[in-house]
Amino acid sequence: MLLMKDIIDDGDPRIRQISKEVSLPLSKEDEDLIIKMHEFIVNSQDDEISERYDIRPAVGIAAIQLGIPKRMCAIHVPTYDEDGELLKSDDFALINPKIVSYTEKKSYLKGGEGCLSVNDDVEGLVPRYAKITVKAYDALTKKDVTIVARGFLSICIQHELDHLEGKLFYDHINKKNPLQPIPNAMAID
Ligand code: K1U
Ligand code: NI
Repeated sequence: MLLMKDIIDDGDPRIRQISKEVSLPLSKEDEDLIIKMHEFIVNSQDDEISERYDIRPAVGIAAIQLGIPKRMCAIHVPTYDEDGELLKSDDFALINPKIVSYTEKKSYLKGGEGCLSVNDDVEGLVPRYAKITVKAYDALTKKDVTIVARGFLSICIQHELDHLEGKLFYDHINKKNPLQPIPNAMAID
């Protein structure tokens, strides 16, 4: 089981590496890794497990955050209704994901972003594409997938794909004025 001690932070130069394409069909080692990454994210959102193992809640993780420069990331984004009932969950274990199209329109999280590899809060708006189309191999369904994502899921996928390029969310924040309004952008709660 993966734990917080397995995650490298932004003081580690490996977090800036550009990750390498993964060979398909997946090796057993790569399949085990991406499944463990997905389990880690699901566990991080389980109150009992996250408290017991001191795991910070997260919706995604990229392999480079474990110090492994492979183009893979896992995502678990549940959607709840006003009563806290689970409506749906977007789950992916993506191999060699690639954005194939995106909108001119932008979006950003009102409260800014966080990262498992960044230990302090960093204030500021992070501009993202409002809607993206991503192609990848998904190790959960064992199929090639085309994902059309908007809203929070779109931001989550872009955050993870940035990790594959060695980028961190705060690289996108306006240095002089972190809360400078982003033109043509939709705020997401
Ligand atoms: O990659 C990471 O470090 C995880 C990071 C990804 C992320 C996705 C979307 C916006 C910002 C960052 C996180 O998961 S931060 C925690 C988070 O956003 C969250 C955690 C639990 C529930 C809802 C959101
Ligand atoms: Ni991150």
